[in-house]
Amino acid sequence: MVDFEQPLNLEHEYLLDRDCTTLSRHVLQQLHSFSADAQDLSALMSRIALAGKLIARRLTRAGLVEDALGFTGRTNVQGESVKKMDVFANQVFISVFEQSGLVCRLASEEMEKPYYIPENCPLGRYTLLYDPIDGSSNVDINLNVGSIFSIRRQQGEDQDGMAADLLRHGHDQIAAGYILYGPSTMLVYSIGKGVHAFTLDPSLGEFILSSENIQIPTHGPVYSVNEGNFWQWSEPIRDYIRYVHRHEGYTARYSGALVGDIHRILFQGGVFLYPGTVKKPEGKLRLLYESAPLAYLVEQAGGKASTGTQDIMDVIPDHLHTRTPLILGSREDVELVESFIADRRRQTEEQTVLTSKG
Ligand code: AFP
Repeated sequence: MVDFEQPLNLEHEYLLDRDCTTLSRHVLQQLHSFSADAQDLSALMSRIALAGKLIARRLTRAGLVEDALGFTGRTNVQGESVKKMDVFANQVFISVFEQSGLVCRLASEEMEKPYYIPENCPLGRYTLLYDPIDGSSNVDINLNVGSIFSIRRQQGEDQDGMAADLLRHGHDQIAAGYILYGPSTMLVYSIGKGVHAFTLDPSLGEFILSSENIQIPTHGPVYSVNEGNFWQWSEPIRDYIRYVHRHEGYTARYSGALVGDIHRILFQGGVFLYPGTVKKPEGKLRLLYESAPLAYLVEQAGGKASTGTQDIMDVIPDHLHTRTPLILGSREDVELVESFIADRRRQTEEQTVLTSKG
């Protein structure tokens, strides 16, 4: 006769408790509350997790599915050729929030203007900002890609639909994170109470807590940058790369997908750089969909995120698709890059003064 009074042994108890720590439960635990706001944020994160599962399912079978890979022949608002997976993933994020009463507006790297879900407006006070497929150049060759997301509370009624209230600094974000589609699918997020990672357990179809309160090392051996752009960079950035080339203990890693490179740095330390170039001083990466969400996460993990001269979280965009140079990762490594920029700037100023004194 089974004795149900008999408690589970510790290991079984731990495994059961771990397997029950789903994302929606973890959000409520973090907020120590079952209030309406807490339930909303928990439900919102569950919908993002559902989007991740649907995209992961398509990616894992992409080579077997008609029309999953390749280009659409269209160009997006960024001037980039659009992949079929970009379109699929973008639509998935919209679909998971339909009939939710949570998100009234979705702003995506793939869409010129925000998308409104009428049945959720004006009740849904949250706006989701997202990059549906980060690293789409990796999709057709089966290398890691990601989705990046950020949540902001809508300010005002946005009557003209231009979403001007989104043109604010990164401190307005109430949650941010990414989904990494790699050997396993992982979701890493923060609601301002540390950074936590979940791994998708395909047998359960659930994201289960796998690392809690992740702290980024203050320094790491990795520098992650596309050195193919070396001659387009300003001198201080070249100086930094010459420095890491000449000093022991540094190693280059660059996956072509920001999410993959940041995930490595979050656990092993180091620095990711996508600097501006002489032609494009604003760089390539989009502030609202890439730089600000990852800056929120990295700062929550004790790291730093900078344009080189300003914290990414303080940058105010002048339009929805504003780009910024991005240097983020371990605090010491980001500060080292910033010091090269500050040194050059000081030298230039001293030179100008000397020249003017003649
Ligand atoms: P795609 O999504 O167009 O592949 O761009 C990916 C990305 O935004 C970011 O994930 C990478 O770090 C960076 O661009 C790669 O850019 P380069 O190909 O110029 O190095």
